[in-house]
Amino acid sequence: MSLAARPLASVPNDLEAFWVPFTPNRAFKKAPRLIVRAKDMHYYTVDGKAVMDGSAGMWCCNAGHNRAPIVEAIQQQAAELDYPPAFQFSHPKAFELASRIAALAPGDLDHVFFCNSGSEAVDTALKVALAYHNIRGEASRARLIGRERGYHGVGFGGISVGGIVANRKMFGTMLAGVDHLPHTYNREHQAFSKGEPEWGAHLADDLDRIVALHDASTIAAVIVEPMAGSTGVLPPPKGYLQRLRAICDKHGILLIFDEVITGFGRLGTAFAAERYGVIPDMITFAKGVTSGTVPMAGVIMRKGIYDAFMRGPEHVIELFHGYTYSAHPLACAAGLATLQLYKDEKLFERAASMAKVFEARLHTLKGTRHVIDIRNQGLVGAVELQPRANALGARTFEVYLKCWEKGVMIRQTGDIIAIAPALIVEEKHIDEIVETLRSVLSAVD
Ligand code: PXG
Repeated sequence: MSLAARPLASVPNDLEAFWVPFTPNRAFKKAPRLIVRAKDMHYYTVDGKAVMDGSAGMWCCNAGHNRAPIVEAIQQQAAELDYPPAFQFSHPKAFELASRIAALAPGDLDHVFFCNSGSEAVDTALKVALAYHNIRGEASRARLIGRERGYHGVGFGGISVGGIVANRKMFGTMLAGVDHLPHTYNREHQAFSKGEPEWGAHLADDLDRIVALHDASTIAAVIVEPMAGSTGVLPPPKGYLQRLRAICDKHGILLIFDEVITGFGRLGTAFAAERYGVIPDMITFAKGVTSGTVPMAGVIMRKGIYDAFMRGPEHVIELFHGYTYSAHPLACAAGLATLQLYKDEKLFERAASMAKVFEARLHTLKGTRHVIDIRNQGLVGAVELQPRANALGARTFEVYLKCWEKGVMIRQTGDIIAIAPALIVEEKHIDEIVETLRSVLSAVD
């Protein structure tokens, strides 16, 4: 029936039409978890139950939920300017936000390209890397290097350089000319490390092997998460990122840090690049830039990259790339208010000091039933569980559901539980998260 012929009231308001992303739809629709409201550290479900948010939404609501200054900025913006064209036009807040983000970024990373999701930011960074070499007369630099256990979103670029088999295997051959570094996790050498593990810096040297195989003249960029988030919180081994930077420099390869999770205070600094003392050529960001309130993402790049494009006739477009909603006014307003709130409440510094409490509490779970590793960095932690025989992820999914029933939301990936509270988290919240997890772990077989 055509839409015009069908009265709206006759459209069923049921759970069927919405294909829920990255979710087992049939199981979910039998027992949906529906959230209708949020404030600070808590969610409220459709039946009015409060649930502590132990994962800042999906690692994004760093300022806590529904913070008044951000809500008001979005409301005001919606009433003032809905949307100007993003190409050939702009609006003042886009420039203001770019300047504010550039000021937070390390070194000479001082130009910002706006996108709407981490996946778009990753594709943008990869495209800028290829185009950068191209305009400098090095078009043979067309290979991209990612890393096993890397998550860079779900675009074709991101899954190509990413290293998660389930996200790749159904989707054909992806981008050509991609190679992968080995991941940096080794339980035997690293289990129960606090912060960055001592072992593993040498794994960066694999980049030299890849260069020897393909030749540097064919390689455009290396992209890594400075701390892998989605695949289970893998802090970089001490010295690893420094070595990666040195090898990239030696061979003229651009280094991209995907900071979609680590950006905006998660590790106690504005960006992980600052935390680890390694300056990449580009940083991708998303999530925390608006504290999850309005979709926004982007790429911060070094001055030299931007400048390389600013040649030739001035009326010609320098980069054939962009999105209808690049620097959307609602997102810019939310971003400006969010950055102001981070500053006013010193939330990055707060994350750095709470990280010590978080680390100490989290590691008290060592020795609890099923726990085979605990990892942490800044306000991110992971508890890895022994998988059930022939049932990868089953035990951990049960733990995850039981925690939710007991009023604590955490994230689960395979047999790893990830915890990443908002930066406003207090000791009592950390205690509640850890103690709920402890009691559930003891109760689940
Ligand atoms: N890069 C990184 C490092 C990410 O963590 C993306 C890119 C993609 O962002 P978008 O906005 O396109 O989703 C991400 C996203 C989880 C989880 O539970 C992690 C992400 C998204 C959803 C769930 O680990 N990270």
